[in-house]
Amino acid sequence: MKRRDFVRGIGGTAAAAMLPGFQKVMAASHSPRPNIFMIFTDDTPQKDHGCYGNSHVRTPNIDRFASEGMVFNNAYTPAPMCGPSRACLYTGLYPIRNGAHPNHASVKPNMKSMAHYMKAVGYRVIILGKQHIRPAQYFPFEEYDVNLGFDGPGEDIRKILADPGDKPLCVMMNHFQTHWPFNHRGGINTDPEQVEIPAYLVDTSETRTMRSKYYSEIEFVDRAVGRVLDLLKERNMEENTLTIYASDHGSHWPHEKWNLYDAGIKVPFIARWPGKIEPGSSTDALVSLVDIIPTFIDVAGGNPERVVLDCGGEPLDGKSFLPVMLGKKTEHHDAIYGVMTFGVVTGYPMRAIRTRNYKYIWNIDSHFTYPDYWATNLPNTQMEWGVWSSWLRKAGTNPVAAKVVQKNLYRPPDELYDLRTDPHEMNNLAGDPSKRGLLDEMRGRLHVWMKEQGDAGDSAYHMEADQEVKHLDRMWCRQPVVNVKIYATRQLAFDEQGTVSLTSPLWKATIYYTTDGSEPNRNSTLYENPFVVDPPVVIKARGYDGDIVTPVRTTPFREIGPTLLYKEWYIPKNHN
Ligand SMILES: [Ca+2]
Repeated sequence: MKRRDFVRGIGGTAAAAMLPGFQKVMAASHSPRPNIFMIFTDDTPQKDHGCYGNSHVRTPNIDRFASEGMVFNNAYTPAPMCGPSRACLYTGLYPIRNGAHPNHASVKPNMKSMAHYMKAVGYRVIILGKQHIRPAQYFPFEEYDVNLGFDGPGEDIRKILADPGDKPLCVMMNHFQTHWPFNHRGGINTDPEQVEIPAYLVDTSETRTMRSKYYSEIEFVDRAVGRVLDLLKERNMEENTLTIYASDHGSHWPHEKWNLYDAGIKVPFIARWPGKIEPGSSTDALVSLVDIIPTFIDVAGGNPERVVLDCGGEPLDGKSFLPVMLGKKTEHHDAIYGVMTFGVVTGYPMRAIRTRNYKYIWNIDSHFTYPDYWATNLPNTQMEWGVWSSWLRKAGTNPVAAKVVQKNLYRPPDELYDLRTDPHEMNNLAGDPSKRGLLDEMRGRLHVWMKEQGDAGDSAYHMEADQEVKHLDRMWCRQPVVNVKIYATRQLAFDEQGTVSLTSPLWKATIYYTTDGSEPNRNSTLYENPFVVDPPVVIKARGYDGDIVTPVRTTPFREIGPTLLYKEWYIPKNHN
């Protein structure tokens, strides 16, 4: 990059800071550019903090910090998994564009990141603790304390702050908690009777015991955050510093991490900047972790678009919310987006759009049972399975518990929620005729955004189409056909009728079906919405997408079964 272009890109003050001999002068001036210090925890959802209204969990240090800065009530991660969330944070791009959309994946070649951009505006860019980004060459941070102490700031940051050098600092302080397993609690033992059980969990003694360990973990990380804040105070790093507390996504519970419900994607975000941000303030503006890069560049005095262009980066998906922090604006985005793809560990592909009031989720692989980690009885999931088993036992006699289990495992293609009245997203409005217009609008906006992102919305099956051995097929018994799901019309009662839903892994495949035993073709009944049938009946369906035609799916439906008052007539393919 030519220096002239660079100077134009980052503006006079910032560019002057790069000139030889200027930095020491600037450091001694009355208005040096601020340090940026972001404390980032792992798997800590917004709702589980005292300052966000949870009266059961104890977070006195974070609550005190909140009283000194601005609390963001509507901050979101684009992806509910460690690696993808962080890739969005550091690149300023949503998951499909930066490439790291499956967990533990690499970003696309030649991606530019926070380290490039903040160095370009004259900062020393440091990462401590958890990284979970790859490959390392595209994230050229100064790396320290990669095994960051669980209970405090660690020795490396003490040394850095004792002798920070001439440049302003941009520091990511990434804690490893409150990530599963909940076993770093520092001797804190929360009473199982004193925890909150949200509506999407089943209240059993096993849940409460696990929940109490999780709450202890939150209190433990709160103490660690308190020690970091104490260190900043000791080092006189409060005044001219934008200090942020945030987390990457929801916790390791059903309906949270690996999900696009708010419990999975709504994150804490608190910003303190004495003299700039009003203490004790809050905002409802919709912001996303993809906004962090442009916001940081803006805080540093750079022009985000020019800096990104001059560094050779892709145009950012986010935009600076500095005006919100400074109290000059109350709105930011009118919608944010969530992406969950297939991949390592668990979960299946989903996309979501979230406006101020509503959420629409598209379950791309809804024709498969949701592969929840907790419901998987494997050698490495026995702690989760112990809790889940208690849910299944309770579901046998308790309709509320049965509904929670069923909702988690069997998801319709469309989910629509009104977050004002239903913050836990338990009451799906997608089938409500009065919400049809809203559903179409939200779905339309999501599809437009996906096209802009270059997101084909592939099912997990498609993503593996070129692989000789379809690992996920083997694990979850996936099939590239039209899939038929039948459930009791009244879902929590024995019923003589069933509601049939037809889906296909082929994006936008058109499905035709028959119920009279004849072979389906393009002249058969077009599938548009779930429909009701009386057993016994044979449903035959076939999907069409351009030249692609699926095999005929034949599903005999004889009765509604007693298992959780629900029966899925999906017959797994034999892979042996
Ligand atoms: Ca995480």
